[in-house]
Amino acid sequence: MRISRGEFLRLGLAGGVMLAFGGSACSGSGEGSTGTVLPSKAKLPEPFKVPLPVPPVLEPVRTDAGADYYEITQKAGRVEILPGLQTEVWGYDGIFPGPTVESRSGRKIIVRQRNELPVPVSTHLHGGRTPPESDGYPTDLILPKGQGRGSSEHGSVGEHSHFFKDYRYPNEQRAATLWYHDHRMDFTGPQVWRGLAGFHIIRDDEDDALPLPKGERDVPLMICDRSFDEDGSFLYPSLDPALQGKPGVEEDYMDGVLGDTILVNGAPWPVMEVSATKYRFRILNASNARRYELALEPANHATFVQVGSDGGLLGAPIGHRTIRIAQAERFDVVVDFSKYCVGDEITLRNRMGEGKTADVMRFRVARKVNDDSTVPRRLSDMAEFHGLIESSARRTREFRFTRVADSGRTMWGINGEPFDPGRMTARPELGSTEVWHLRAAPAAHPIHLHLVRFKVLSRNGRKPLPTDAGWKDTVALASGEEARVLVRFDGYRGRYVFHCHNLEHEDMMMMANFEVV
Ligand SMILES: [Cu+2]
Repeated sequence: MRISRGEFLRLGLAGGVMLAFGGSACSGSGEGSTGTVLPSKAKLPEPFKVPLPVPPVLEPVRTDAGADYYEITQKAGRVEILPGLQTEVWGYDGIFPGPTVESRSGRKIIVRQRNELPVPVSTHLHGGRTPPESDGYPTDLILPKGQGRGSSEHGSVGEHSHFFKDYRYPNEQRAATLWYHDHRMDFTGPQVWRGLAGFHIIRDDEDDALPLPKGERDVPLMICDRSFDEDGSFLYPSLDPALQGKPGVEEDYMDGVLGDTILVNGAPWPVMEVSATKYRFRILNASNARRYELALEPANHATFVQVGSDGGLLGAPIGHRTIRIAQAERFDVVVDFSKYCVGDEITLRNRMGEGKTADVMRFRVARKVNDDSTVPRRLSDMAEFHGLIESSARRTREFRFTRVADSGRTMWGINGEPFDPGRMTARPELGSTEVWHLRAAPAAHPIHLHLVRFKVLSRNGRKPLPTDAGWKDTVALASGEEARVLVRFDGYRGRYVFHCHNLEHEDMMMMANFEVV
């Protein structure tokens, strides 16, 4: 199915050494995105014309005393992203973003993922405390119909599944904004780019009991960048556009693919009508390589009031004038539009962007209505978080995220080694706590650990940033930065990965195994 790394090297994919930061990246400053802008050939629309879509919430196909059962079919669909043009997406249920899964803490769900795409897939629930067989390991593939051994068989066959796989999510974790996306070995970047990403929101009694904005005023916002060909199809610099053989991207893009069109919930620079009340936005950066620094203009003292991080509620709200969000990070924020007048337009800007990528979306205040929501000063007792202390760490591990030369070719690696599914890099014990010291150079790398959540202890030897607060599963490292994180290996024994969430870096081997023993 996938070619081996030896073949990958023989095919000569990685190209020469590229030390320059391309596109809009700011070389040397340590800030901004690492990657190269891929210019669209299609005419891009005027911003703030298209209404903000909100993905539909998926209904279970059945439910019993023990679990709720869902089915999702991964397939091609045609959607109008750019006005007047059709884009083929590869989506969960053929839509992009996929349907939102809403589940409850402590209530098991089983999601049957069917693969009707022409390529293998693997589905990872990002932020999920998931048993290893359901975690979406990169080589734990769902093969398409007609591929692999015994293609008439359905269901699990050894490591691979045919046509469908049942993912079991025990949801033994608190309320949080999670997302699910493709994780196929070597091809995650292009497959997510084509649309394989959706929200999974876990709710619980603690979060429900808070007087935060709810219902239509609790809105997921998936921000990502894309580029478009003349006919409206997604543009991506794959070496093999069929995604069957050669993995990787054209040499100019090995630092990361940056789109020139900003999508929110799949729509280009959309506009959302709001009432002059508070809203809760669950912001996800689902981009392959782009980072954002989000700001509201005009601000009218309506800063982002952060109430949650990757791993759910914070102990207390934190006000931010701007929010830097790296790939795969989530920020749950409350924005209070009562500070504006009816008719006002508030733009969500990206201070790391330039030209059109400096805009994200717009809010238009349409009406005044009563608002009984508030942001309480205390959100969660965070007893477990505060109980996690550095002195309990059994050991410290160091990981350097750098370019690596492998057989004379440049790719990405961890501690000098490109990913090898057969190599075990760390064996933490179940229930133990460790310090992981993560260093990134000479490019920005958002580092994600599967299964676990962690606390950021320090950044560059100093205290963490305000945006590092709360439980995290992804820590954003700018070029040249380092962070120490305190990780509790709770959940399940078994093999998982940790990796850079710049998807081109991930596909180019910036990933390693850990096994909880
Ligand atoms: Cu990276």
